Amino acid sequence: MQKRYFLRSSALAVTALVATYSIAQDNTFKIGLILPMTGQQASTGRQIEAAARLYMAQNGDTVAGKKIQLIVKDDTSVPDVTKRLAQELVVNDKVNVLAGFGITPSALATAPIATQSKTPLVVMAAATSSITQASPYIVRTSFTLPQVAVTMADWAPKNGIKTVVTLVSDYGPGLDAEKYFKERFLFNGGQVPESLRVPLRGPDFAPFLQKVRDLKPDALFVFVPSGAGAAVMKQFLERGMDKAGIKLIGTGDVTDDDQLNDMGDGALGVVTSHHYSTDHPSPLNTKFVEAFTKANKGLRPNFMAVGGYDGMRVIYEALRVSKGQGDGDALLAAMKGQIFESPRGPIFIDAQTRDIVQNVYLRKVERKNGQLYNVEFAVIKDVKDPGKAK
Ligand code: VNL
Repeated sequence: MQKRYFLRSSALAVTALVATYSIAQDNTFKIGLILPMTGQQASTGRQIEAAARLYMAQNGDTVAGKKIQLIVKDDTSVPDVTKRLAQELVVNDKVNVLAGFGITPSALATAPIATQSKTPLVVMAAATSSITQASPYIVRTSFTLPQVAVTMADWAPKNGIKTVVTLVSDYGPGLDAEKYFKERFLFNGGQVPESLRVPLRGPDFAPFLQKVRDLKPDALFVFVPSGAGAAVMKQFLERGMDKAGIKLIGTGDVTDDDQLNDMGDGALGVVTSHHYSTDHPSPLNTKFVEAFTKANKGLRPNFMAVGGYDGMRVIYEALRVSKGQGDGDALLAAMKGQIFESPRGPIFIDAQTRDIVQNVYLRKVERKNGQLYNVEFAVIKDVKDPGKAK
């Protein structure tokens, strides 16, 4: 038993050596981009793939003498599928980097593969604080829920909101949003009479909203993943929650730019905290939005797109700085500490945590030139993930 195990592991070591050798010989640099292209999170996959392709179109497909190849795989946001696809990409395709990851369970399921194969894994979407601690090879270009939730918990009590019911999707990012919002809001003197959790898959918000109506707090704080916001908004308005004097607040996932324009006037005035708005007023963002919209039949880039775009920047720059080495450790070292201007504003990959440090904005839904936007009205600069402090 012992011996057979040993033989098998030395065979694996030989395979690994051969793999390293063939990478060194090969002039391509492969990025395995695993995304939900179908199913409930399909909009996240569509946004990130489009952003990655835009980045390549704008920056060329050759870096430090290597030809970049993007291999896109659809994990349908089922974690077992994500993991299997990652394994195949590492073993068969010999990718240099894994990237994408639409939801937290997909990122967590794949973390051990990054560690074992020493492959950098760039999280472009998933946003539970603990993800970067699941492997030393994980780097994140999206955001964390604690980062944006505490910002809302500081703003709300200064703006007449004293009681809040929280409503979150019942998994990693939702639990982070609930915990960090609530802790900070209570610390600031607010009250949270009830915390509600809805299932991630096929949620029915109706019974939860009814409960909120009965409790009649000053506001309802919501986190649902990208793509689910329109359903929440529709039911919130249908139940006349706004007319009953209950405000809707949340992280910017709920007023997602991918869906916001179709939510109608009922969304006007909703205040959220987030790291990116299509409306962010910077020359770089204006250029980004124009190019993205043009390349994608009028589709607006949302916060997922910007996570994908910046993730590609991190990978390109790491390859350039490490002088074309496909080696995982060299790439990882060159990813840590990157600092640059993103369409969302200045960002920094903290070398210690491998997580993103960025501005968090307070935004209000307004109509501009006939379209609905999250219009930024305040900024908290250089916010680290509060989840790492503990
Ligand atoms: C997650 C977080 C997914 C925030 C999201 O949309 C989101 C996650 C798909 O960590 O699973 O908006």
